[in-house]
Order: sequence, then C-alpha cells, then structure tokens
Amino acid sequence: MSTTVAGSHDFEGAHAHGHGHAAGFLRTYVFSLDHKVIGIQFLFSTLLWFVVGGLLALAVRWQLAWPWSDMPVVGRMLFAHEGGQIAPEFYTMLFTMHATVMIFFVIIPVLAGAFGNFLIPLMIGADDMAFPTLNMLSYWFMWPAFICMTASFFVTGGAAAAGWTSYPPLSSVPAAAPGSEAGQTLWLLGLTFVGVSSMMGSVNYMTTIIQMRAPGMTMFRLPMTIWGMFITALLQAFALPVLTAVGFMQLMDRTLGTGFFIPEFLIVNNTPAGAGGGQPLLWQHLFWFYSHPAVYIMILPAMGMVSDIMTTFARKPLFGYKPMIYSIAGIAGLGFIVWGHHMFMSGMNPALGMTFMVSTMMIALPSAIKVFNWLGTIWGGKIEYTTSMLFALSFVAMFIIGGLSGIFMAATPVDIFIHDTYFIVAHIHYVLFGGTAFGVFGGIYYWFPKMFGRTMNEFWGKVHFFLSFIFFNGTFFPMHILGAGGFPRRLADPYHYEAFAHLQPMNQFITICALGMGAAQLIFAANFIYSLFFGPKCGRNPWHANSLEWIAPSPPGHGNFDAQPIVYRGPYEYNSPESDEDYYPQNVPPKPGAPKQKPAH
Ligand code: HEM
Ligand SMILES: [Cu+2]
Repeated sequence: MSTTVAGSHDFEGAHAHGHGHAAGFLRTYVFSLDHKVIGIQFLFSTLLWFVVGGLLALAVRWQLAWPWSDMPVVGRMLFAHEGGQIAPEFYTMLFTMHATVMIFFVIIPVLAGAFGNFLIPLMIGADDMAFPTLNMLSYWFMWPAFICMTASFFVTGGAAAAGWTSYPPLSSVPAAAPGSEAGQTLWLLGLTFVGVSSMMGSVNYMTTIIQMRAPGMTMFRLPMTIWGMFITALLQAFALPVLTAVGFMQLMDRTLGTGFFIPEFLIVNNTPAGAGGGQPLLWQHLFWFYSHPAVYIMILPAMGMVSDIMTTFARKPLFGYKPMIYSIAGIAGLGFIVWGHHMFMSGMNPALGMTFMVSTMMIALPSAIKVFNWLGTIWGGKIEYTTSMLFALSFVAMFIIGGLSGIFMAATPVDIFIHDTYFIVAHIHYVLFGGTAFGVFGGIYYWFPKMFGRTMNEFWGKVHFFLSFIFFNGTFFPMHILGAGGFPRRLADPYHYEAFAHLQPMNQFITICALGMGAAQLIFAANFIYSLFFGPKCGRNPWHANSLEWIAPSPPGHGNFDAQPIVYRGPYEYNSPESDEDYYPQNVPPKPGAPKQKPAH
C-alpha cells in the first residue's frame, strides 16, 4: 500500500489555472473548466433526456395496451397522416430511440459524466480533474450527439429503427427498412461522438484518481463511489474503442460502400444489397464485446454510490470493504468474457454456448458477495430512512430480482425459450431502472445539498420514492410473466397472433402503471426545481458523513477546499470508539495519545 500525494495542482495555485472567479459568464457557466459545473451540466442534460426517453417509452406502452387507437393529446399532431395512430415502422423507431436515449444519453452520462465529474475530485481531496480542458471537451462532444439524434426524427425515413443494438443487415442496408435511411446514419454518427466523449472522460477519471489523491488517501481509503468510478473508467477505456471502431465500420458500410457486415449476395426488398462479403455476426460479437461490459459501466458507479449512502444512514462501517472492491473488479473482469450470452440464438457456434453460459453464471458470485455485504452493512444498524436511503435499499432489492432473472437467461436451454420475449425487457429494467436509476435518484437526494447548498424536501421525496417503487414493480414485474408466456418484444402488434390476444389486459395494466410512474417523476421534477431556489440552506455536512466532499463548503467554490485536506482513515468509521461523535471524518487527526488505530478492515 503506498501513500500517494496529490499531483501537480497545489492548492495555493488553485486559482491560477484558468477557471478563476474573474472569468466571464461563458467561462463560468458554459465553457467551464470546473469539474463541478461540468458535472452539473451533465446532470441537467441527462435529466432532460430522461424526460424525452420516458415519453418515448410511454408511446411504446400506449401501442401495446391499446393498439391502433389514436394517441391522446399528441397523436393527431404527430401522425396526422396515420389518423393519429402509431404506424408499425414508427413503433420500431420508438423503442429503438427510447433505448438509445436511455442508455447512451441518460444512464451512462449521468453516472460517469454527472456524478463522476462532480464527486471524484471532491471525494479524493483534489481541487479539480487532472485535465480540466479535456473534461470540458468531454461534455461538449455530447452536443453533436444530441443534435444528430434529435435531427434524426426529422429526416426522410425517420429516426433509426434497427433496435439499440443496430444489428446488420437491417441497419447496414438502407433499403432494408423504412427507418434505415438517413436516421440510421445520424444514429451511428451520434454514437461516435458519445464514444469519443466517454473515452475522454475515462482517461481523465483514471489519471485523476491515480495522481491527484490528497496526502494520506491511499487506494484502500477511497470511498466505494470512487472505486466504482475507477473500475468503470477502466472498462470504458478497454471496451469503448471497440464500439467506436465498429460503429465507424457500420457507418462506412452505409455510406462508402464497404461490406464489413453485409453478406455475399444479399437481396433486400428485391434489390441487391451492395458490397457483400462481410459477416453480420461479426457485428454482434464486436457490439456485445462492448455492450456487455457496458451494462457494468451502467451499474458499478451506482453500486459504489449506494454503498456510501447505506453506510451513512445505517451509521455503520461498510461490511467487507475490501471484498466489495475485489467483487467490483471481479465483475468487471468477468464482464469481458461473457458477451456471447447475448448470442445464444444467433447461430454462433453452439460449442461456445457452454463457455458463455458457465462464465455468465459465475458473475452471480461477486454479485452475491456485494449483496451480502450490503445486508451486513445495514444489519443491526441505526437506520435512518431518508429518501436517499430508501432508494439505496430498493436498489439492492431490485438488483437481486434483476440478477436472478439474469441467471435464468444465462442458462442456454432456458434462454432459447425466453430470448426476444418480454422476459428480457423485465430483466433489463430491473437492473437498469430499479437498479441504476434508483441508485441515481438516491445519489441526487444525497448529494443535492453539496451540489446546490440546499436540501430537497424529504416529504415529497418519500412520496416520489413510494409511488416510483410501487409503479415500477407494477410495470416491470408482470413483464416476466408476459415473457414466460412467449410474448415477443419489439413487435408493433403481437396480438396479430391469436395466442397472445389474452395478454392484452396485462399489457393495459402495465401501461397504466407506466403512466403512474411517469407522473411520479413530475413530483421529483417539481421538488428538484423548487429546492434549487427555495430549499432550506444546509451546512457543509448535513448527513454527518465521513468522506472528504462533506468538509468542503456547500456548494464548494473554485479549488473545492479551504485548505489541502489530509487523510487519516478510511471513509466508513461510523460509531468508532476512537471518536466522540458517531462519525469520524477522514480528515480529522487522531487525538494525541490515542492508541494507534487498528485498521478497520
Ligand atoms: C447476475 C447478473 C446478470 C446475469 C447473469 C445477466 C444475464 C443476461 C443474459 C444472459 C442476457 C441475454 C438474454 C437474451 O438476450 O436472450 C442479458 C441481457 C441484458 N442484460 Fe443482463 N445479466 C446480469 C446483470 C445485468 C446487469 C447488472 C445489467 C445492467 C446494469 C444488465 C443489463 C442487461 C441488458 C441491457 C440486457 C439486454 C440487452 C438487449 O438485448 O437489449 N444485466 N443479461
Ligand atoms: Cu450481457
């Protein structure tokens, strides 16, 4: 274990490197180099896209509950030519763009971009990121992506419609589908920008965490949030170049006449498909080589955040700090060798199925270690049920359900039956919505005071939590049943097949719950915006937590801390006998003459 001293940014010099307070409006709020402003820019952008993604989802749900009926309010406006109905090709755009927006514009950037940026320097005791300019660019590279995706709805043929996984030849051959025209090209361009943005972020996070830690902040004194961010940055660094490269190859297939993913002699809609000689399966391999690790990019930081929230509100040290770190690392490592579990049904060599099945199931091990450690953390704790604690607890519960359905799908024979049914949709949403998104909500309620100097309303927070929790389960749990009944995903009208007609009432129930869940988010939005301006002001450490961000002013100024913090212990010393209080901040020196502290882990 080595003690690394903060890097090149000395604190006296904090005001000297460009983001001084004398800077104009543009430098302070728009093209800011300050990691906190960039984090908040990411937060606002992702929350806005969350609204867009949510509305797209409700449109999908509308069709499944009341197919071929006029959409209320917007139907006549948007699809006048269809008499207010959702046309099948528009339905495919809806679910494609819903998933794209939620994954690439909401979940990934909210974790790494918003929380990563805001928290990393603060929690390690640094004054900013290692490369502030690169950091600013990583935010601004999201904008071409935002613009491409928004524009795609308005071009001929409409937005991308090949699913968020963009499988060729549907995606590579413009004649393949109505939506496979300019919208698909814009989709690929947009994705390239997202990839470049994330890569810039990941380099910055890794360097910052390795180089800029405050004196005494050893790697094994880092809060779990930072460990989650660190391992995620590693995942991004290794997986993203693959996605960005294949995205570019698909772009070339579409625009320059190459044939990486187009097979020989392919005929679509009575037209020969172009170059040929390529391999559609190659896309699936390379796409999932990124996208399986990416599902962990979408959850590891949230796991870290939830660990920090749970220790704070259980007033107990994190149970098994080091096993928690090793299990994150284990999940990340295994995440790279299991991508084929998305391809059991693709025609991939069946001999590979067994390897992918066994390796996928092994992920349940580190996942279970984490779950048991979270339970150990709250066991016997003095639990305070704040809104963020409620969200953190439900994160764990929902992640368990999502992990369990994952094991079903990992078993090849079972997956053959449930692949491409609503069971998959249930799984995705338990891990990504009940998991990550709930973790993010917990994080917002928890760090809002640090970000804006005010607290959010707890009463309305709890209303938001309970409504979200109930409607979430009402929406996504029945999807397991639908899926087990064979109900297909990504089909505009499954009732076309008589076998599924009896499932329509269940779909109506799901849609009503989904509308309820959407409505519950309005409470959150109102609470968020109101608290931003009128919430009660709070001090530096409203939750009496230990990690370094809480010793900085709320909100922290330029350079973050009043003076360089020095770290004496890990972040989870709650109810330590050596401290008079029930918490023991990382920067408080041990009392003179106190027995030398034994390591807590
Ligand atoms: C014990 C842990 C997990 C296991 C064993 C597991 C297993 C699987 C399997 C086998 C599939 C493919 C099913 C199919 O397409 O037929 C799948 C799909 C998926 N998983 Fe997981 N999973 C786990 C955890 C997670 C986590 C933590 C996330 C995200 C945070 C996640 C997100 C997804 C997504 C987004 C898909 C669907 C992709 C698509 O086809 O659109 N999974 N999972
Ligand atoms: Cu996977």
